[in-house]
Amino acid sequence: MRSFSKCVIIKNRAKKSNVIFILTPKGKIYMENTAPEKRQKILSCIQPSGIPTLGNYLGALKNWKTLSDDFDSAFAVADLHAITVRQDPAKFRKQITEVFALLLAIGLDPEKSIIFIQSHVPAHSQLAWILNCYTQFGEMSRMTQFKDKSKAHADNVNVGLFAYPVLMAADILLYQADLVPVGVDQKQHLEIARDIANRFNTVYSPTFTIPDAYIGKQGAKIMSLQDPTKKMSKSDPNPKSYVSVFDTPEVITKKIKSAITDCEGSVYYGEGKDGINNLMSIYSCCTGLDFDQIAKDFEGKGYGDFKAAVAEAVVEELRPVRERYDSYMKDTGYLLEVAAKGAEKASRIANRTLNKVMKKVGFVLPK
Ligand code: ATP
Ligand code: LTN
Repeated sequence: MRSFSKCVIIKNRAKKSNVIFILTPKGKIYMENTAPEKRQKILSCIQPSGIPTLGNYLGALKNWKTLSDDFDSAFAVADLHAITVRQDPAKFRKQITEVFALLLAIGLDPEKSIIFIQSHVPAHSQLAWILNCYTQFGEMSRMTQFKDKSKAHADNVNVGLFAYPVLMAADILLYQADLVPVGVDQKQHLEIARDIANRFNTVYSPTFTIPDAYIGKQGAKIMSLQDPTKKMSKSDPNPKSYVSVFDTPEVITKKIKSAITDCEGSVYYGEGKDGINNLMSIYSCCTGLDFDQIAKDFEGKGYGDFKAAVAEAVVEELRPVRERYDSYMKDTGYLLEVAAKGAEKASRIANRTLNKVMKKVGFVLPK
C-alpha cells in the first residue's frame, strides 16, 4: 500500500474515468488513471399506437428522464410492436414522428441518450427471429397482455401479437440493459425477457445481461378515468378515459372533473375507492406529496375541490412538455436528423450483440 499526504480525485465525466493525483510524504506527485467506471445501462421503448397518455408519462417517461442522468441510456419508439394491431398508414406515420418529438420534449438529450426508431435498426427484427426459436409456445400463451389484446382485437389475433414479448426481449437484450424502466403492466414481459436470456446463456455461454424491471414507486399503474379498475391506455376507444399529454388545459380539467369516483365524498386512500385512489396517485406524482399529506390537506373538503387541484397539478406538470413538443414539431427535419444519428449509434451496439449471438448459434457470418 502506498502512503500519501494528499489525494485528489478528478472525475472525467466524458471518459467516465477518474484521474487520481497522489502527493507522497516525500513530496512526489503520482498520477493514476482509473479504468472507466462501468455505468449501468437502461433501455426502454414506447409504442406509437396513439397519443401518449398521462399514464405513459407518469408510469414511464418521467422516470426515463430522471434515470437518463445517471445511466447509459437508450430509448426507442417501438413502431414494430405497434403493427401487432392494425394501423392506418398516414396516421401511423404521424404518430411515430409525434412520439419521437415527445421523447425530446420530456427533456431527453440526444447527446447523452441514444434516441431512435426501432424499425431503423434491423438487428431488432433479426434477433427477435432468433429468440423466437428459444421461446416456448406454452410460456407465450400465458402472457396476460396477449390474452387481453386478442379479446380486444378478436378479428386480428396475428402471430406478431403472440410473439410481441420476444421482440421486446430482443430490444432489451441487444443493448445489454441492466434496468428497464416500465409501468407495472410490463412486469410479465420483463420476466420472459429474463427467462429467454438465461436460457440462451445456459445453452451457449454468458451472452446477455439479465435485465431487471425498474418500476417507479408512484404512478406505475395509472387507471382509466372512466373505469378505474382498468389501466389508462392510449388505445382506449373512449377519449374521456385518458388524459393525453397534448390535451389543452381546458380539456384536461374537463376530463379530470368528470372522472368516476365514489359517493362517500372524503379524500383518502382506501379499499373500494379506486377512482379517488387513482386521482391521489396522479396528484402525488405531480406534486411529490404522499397520500397521508394529501388526505390531511383535503380533510373536510369535497371531491370538487380535490378534482380542481388534481387538474391544476396535471396542467402544470404537462405544460412545459407540451410547449417543447410544439416547438420540436415545427422542425420535423431536425427530428429526422436526430433519429438518424440515434439509429446509427444504436446499430453499432445492437450489431455487436447480434454478431455474438449469430456466432454462438453457428451461423456463417458474411465476410
Ligand atoms: P397500448 O394502449 O397501445 O397498448 P400502452 O400505452 O399500454 O399502449 P406503451 O406505449 O407501449 O403501452 O407503453 C409505454 C410505457 O408506458 C410502458 O412502460 C408501460 O408500462 C407504461 N404505461 C402504459 N400505460 C400505463 C399506465 N396506465 N400507467 C403507468 N404506466 C403505463
Ligand atoms: N411492450 C412495451 C413497449 C416496449 C418496451 C420494449 C418496453 C417495446 N419494447 C423494450 C421496454 C423495453 C409496452 O410498454 N407496451
